Formats: sequence, C-alpha cells, structure tokens
Amino acid sequence: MNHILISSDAIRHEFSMAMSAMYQTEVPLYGDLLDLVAEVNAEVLTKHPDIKEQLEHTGEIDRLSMERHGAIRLGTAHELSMMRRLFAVMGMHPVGYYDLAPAGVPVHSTAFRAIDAQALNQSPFRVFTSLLRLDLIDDDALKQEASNALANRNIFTDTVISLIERFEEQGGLTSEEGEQFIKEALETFRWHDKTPVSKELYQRLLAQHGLIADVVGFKGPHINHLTPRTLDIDTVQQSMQEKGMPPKAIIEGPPKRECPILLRQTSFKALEEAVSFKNVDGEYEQGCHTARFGEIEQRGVALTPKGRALYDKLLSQARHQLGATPNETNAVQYNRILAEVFTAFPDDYQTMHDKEFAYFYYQPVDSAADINSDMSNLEMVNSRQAVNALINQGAIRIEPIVYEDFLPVSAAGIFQSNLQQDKQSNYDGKSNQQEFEQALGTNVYDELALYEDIQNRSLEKCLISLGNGR
Ligand code: OOG
Ligand code: NI
Repeated sequence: MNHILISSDAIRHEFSMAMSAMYQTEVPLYGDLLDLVAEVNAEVLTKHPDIKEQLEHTGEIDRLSMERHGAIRLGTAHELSMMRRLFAVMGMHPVGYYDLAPAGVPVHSTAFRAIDAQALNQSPFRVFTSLLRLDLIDDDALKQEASNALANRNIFTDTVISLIERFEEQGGLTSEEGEQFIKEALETFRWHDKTPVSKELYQRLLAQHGLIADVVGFKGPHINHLTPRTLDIDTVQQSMQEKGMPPKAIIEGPPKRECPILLRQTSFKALEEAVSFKNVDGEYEQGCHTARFGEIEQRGVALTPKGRALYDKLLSQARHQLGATPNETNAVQYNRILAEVFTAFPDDYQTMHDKEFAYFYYQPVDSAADINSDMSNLEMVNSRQAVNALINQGAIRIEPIVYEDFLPVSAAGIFQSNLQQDKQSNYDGKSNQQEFEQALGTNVYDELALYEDIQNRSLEKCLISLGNGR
C-alpha cells in the first residue's frame, strides 16, 4: 500500500495538460493558435536576449509554453462552492472579484489560481470563473424556468466528489487517486452537444442574454476558451487573420509599450457549433450554439494601487475621447487615441519602480558582491532610499513581478465579442462581492496584497543575501 501523497502543484500541471489536449480535439483551431504563439515566442526570444534574460531571472521562462488560463460559467451558488473545493485539490484558490454587470454582462467572477510565485512558476494554470446572476433577469417566469433547469443538473461526477472529500480528509491524494481525479474532474468541463432543454426555451433564454442560454441551456460548464501567453500580441493578432482565425477588432487593455503592464488580450470569434435540443416529447431537434473561442494574452508587470489608478484613469479617458465602444469601424482611431493618452504612463521599469507604480522582485547582482562587503548593518538598508542607492550602485537589480490576474473592462470586451448579441444590455450596476463570497463559501484573496507580499519577501531575501556577503 502506498499512501504517499502527491503535491497539488503536480495535479494542477497534469490537469492543465489534459484540459489542453481535450480542448484541442474539441476545437482544433485552438491547436493552430498554440502553434502560432509558439512560433512568435521563439522568434521574440531569439531577437531579444534582454527579454529572455528577464524571464530567466523571474523564473517564468520554463512556464512560458504551458497553458495560461481558461474560463467557465456557472449557474448556482452550489456549483460555485463545489467548484472551489475541486480547484483546491489542485492548489487553485479564488483571487479577486470582478463585477461585469456594469458592462452589460450578467455575471460576477473570480479567478482560481495558484498563490505563491514558486507554485505559479510550476504551473500557472488558472480559470476565470463566472457565476450567472439570475437576479438581473427581469422576466420572473423565465427566471423560474431557468432556476428549475439549473436545479435539475448535476455538473460533477459522483467519483470526483468522493475524491474531493478524500483530499479534504487526508490532506492530499495518492498518485493513483490524483490520476483518477484528473480524469473525473475533466468530465465537468467537457462539451456536450445534446442539450437538456428544448429549442424553444433555449431561444427565449438567448433573447434575454447569450450568456444565460450558454449556462442554463447545457448539461455542464464546458470550458469556453483556453489562452496561451505570447510575448508579442501585435504580431500574433496580425497573423491570426491569415491563418483563418479572424481576431476581434481591438486588443483589450493597455497599448503596445516597451515595458508591458498588466494584461493585453485578444481572441478569435466563437464558432457556430451544431447542437441537438431535447424537446418535451423526448425527440431531438437540430440547432446551433455560439460560445467557444480561442484567446491569447500578453502579460506585463503588476501595478500597485497607485499605478492601477493611473491605468484606470487613462483607459477611461481614451474610451471617453473615442465616444463609443471600440469596434471594427473605429479600431484605428481607438488605437491612436489609446497610444496618445498612455504617453502619460512612464515606460521604463526604473521610473515605474521609483514612482511606486508597479511591483518588482529585488535580486542581488552576483558580480557586485564586493561593493556590499561593508554592508554589515541591515537596518540601514531597510529604507527605500537605501535600497534605491543599492540599485544605483548595481548591487541590486529589479525585475517585474508579472500580473497574474484579469481586468474587468477587458473581460467584458472578451465576453461581448464572443456572444451572439445584437442589443446592448444595461444592468443596474449594483456590485455584490458579499453575495458572491457567500455563494463561494469563502472570501476571495486580495490580489494586491499577494503582489506586495511577493515583493516584500524578495527584498528581505535579497538583503539577507547581500548582508551575508554571500
Ligand atoms: C470569460 C471572459 C473573460 C478573460 O480572459 O478576461 C476572460 C468568459 O467568456 O467566460 O476570459
Ligand atoms: Ni480569457
């Protein structure tokens, strides 16, 4: 009998590989996207040794080719809390709260991901997870029908639930249990082309909002996209068209910069897929559904509250200046305005560091060991000024801490471009983090606190290492 427990990081890594393989068979175009991204990344690393070196220093180089994120949409509080327990088996915890109702998408969301830098480097897999807000549907009869349909479905296999319980009892899974868990957990994310609802109900749900039909009309929360990370999103966006993956009109997020910040994203449009609707007489009726797509992302440095406030201000300034939601017809103009407006955001790491706009790792520079040999008093360097002096001397280098999370305005843009939606919905922007956390069964982590912690710990480690004369 072998009761040695395997790490959650290992289960997460295996699971993300299995998920990617499944999605490539379900949506072959996603496989083409992976190839394109790998090609562009290899070229960037060859042409820009500085970028390669930076990724080596931060430990991100090995994870670059791994999966980055996927997304699912859930229907009930019970589904969300069980999903939290399922992700916990893989060391993934809810980070951040995103309210998308003000942008016309009736959900609120979190991202399940690993928390510490080392675990993230082992497997950065994350899942943007949304909970449908039926309370935003104004048609009471339809709301009731939707609730009934959701109450009748069970998105988890019995075996995965018992494995989750086993994980919670024994504090981990054996490798055999881990393998079984991966296989069973995958079932929840699989695509089902036979729906449990009639075409007639589906169409009424669709008329309310494409997202409601996508959640309520199906047996489970099919993974709706997977997103590899690219080092040059502009080049990939350009090539997507040629490779038969028409991209959305604009890249979401900040403009192209020397020193990337936060997150830039684009996607190819969702595919129209054949589905069979189960009518009341038990017969199936043909139809189609549009939900699944492919996305790419380019990640940059995580911003402090101060940096983020500036980002939010500039983004809304650019959108205000455009005077419309960015789309095909105004994309060129939008990109020009965005680039202009963002000249107000410093574009070198040292200034971003000095102005406390972004989070950084502090690392001792090997060749500078002798400069610091007289640095016996650690108290002395525990001020920002002293740390800056060491950076100027070349004893400490700073490296960007990559942003691991999402952006609500961008996420809304991704949602909108992938839903069959003619009309723009408007929801009363009553954000409800408390209700979300109640459904989740716990509070979400504050992402800013996590970055600050990583930064502080790296500074501590760096100073100790310098103080010891290494
Ligand atoms: C999620 C859309 C948001 C992102 O990367 O911001 C998203 C969804 O379509 O369910 O994936
Ligand atoms: Ni996404």
